[in-house]
Amino acid sequence: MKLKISGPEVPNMPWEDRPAGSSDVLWRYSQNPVIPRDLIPCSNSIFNSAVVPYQGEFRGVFRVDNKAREMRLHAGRSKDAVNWELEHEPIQFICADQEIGAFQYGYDPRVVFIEDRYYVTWCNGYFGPTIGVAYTYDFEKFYQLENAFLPFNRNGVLFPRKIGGNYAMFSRPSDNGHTPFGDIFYSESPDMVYWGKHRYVMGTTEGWQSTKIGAGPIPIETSEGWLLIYHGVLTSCNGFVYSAGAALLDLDKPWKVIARSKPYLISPQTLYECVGDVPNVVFPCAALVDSATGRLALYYGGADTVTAVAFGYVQEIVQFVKENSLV
Ligand code: BMA
Repeated sequence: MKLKISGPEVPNMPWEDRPAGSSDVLWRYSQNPVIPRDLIPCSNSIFNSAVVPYQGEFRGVFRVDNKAREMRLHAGRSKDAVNWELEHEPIQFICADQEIGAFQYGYDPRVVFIEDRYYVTWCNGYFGPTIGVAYTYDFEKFYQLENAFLPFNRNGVLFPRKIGGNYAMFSRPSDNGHTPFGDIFYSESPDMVYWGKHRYVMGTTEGWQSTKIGAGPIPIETSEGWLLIYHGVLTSCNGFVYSAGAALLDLDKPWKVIARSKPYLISPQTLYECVGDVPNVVFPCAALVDSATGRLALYYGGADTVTAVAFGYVQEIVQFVKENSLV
């Protein structure tokens, strides 16, 4: 039966066919990295960033670590999702409560369209890392809401629609440092302010996902379940190695894992993934998907330094996860 993919058609998204002779489920864009570390004057590095289709063009929220090594979020625009223009100044969130709006640091944003607006979640500094939440209609004004959780938490990733009448989010409870553990949890909220109904989704296993895991791009709704691309970390003699794989989750109860890939889909192998401020990191935060063709463009940070793209087909990733499942 043909896989049905929910979501918009995005015929103008970036695309390159699988290279001749390759059998990889994901293949890298030949012009990677798409965003160099020095795209704007203040940037030390631009990585782990989120992009979405917007009125026939593309918009995004980008992690910019500046030359003072402060972690900031910048808005960006593009006609083709390859050539990006980033604001030179960070986003100034509009927040009704200065207790919450006093920005300490922000990193690893995700962006999703729900109902009538774009929501942004990110790792937000509030006496330690937690999940910041904001919304925008135009990528010019951003309105910040309450933090979703208590510290310490990272990798807050919203679902693109309500589940059982509530907004839904993945997160990854952590510690205040370079957390050596981490499982993915699911929570719901009636109003984007109060979060509860917490459920355990999945934890570490073996190999590339043996130290910690965290949700990546916004989950993709298919007729076989939610396709979640997530990162996994292995601890080597030389430190953490960040790869990415995928899981298929129940549509109505997304904390139920249907299948989960034993091999990774992508791991740090190219120069821009292996060499940079933090070597050996592939960290996906967004995916553009054309629901008509199943084409997927995965946006990921390389070595905590640059932003890169890999291509694949949603239907092939789903098949790969089912055929190579741990569960
Ligand atoms: C994680 C996050 C990511 C980063 C990764 C590798 O804890 O801070 O932003 O890409 O470490 O340094």
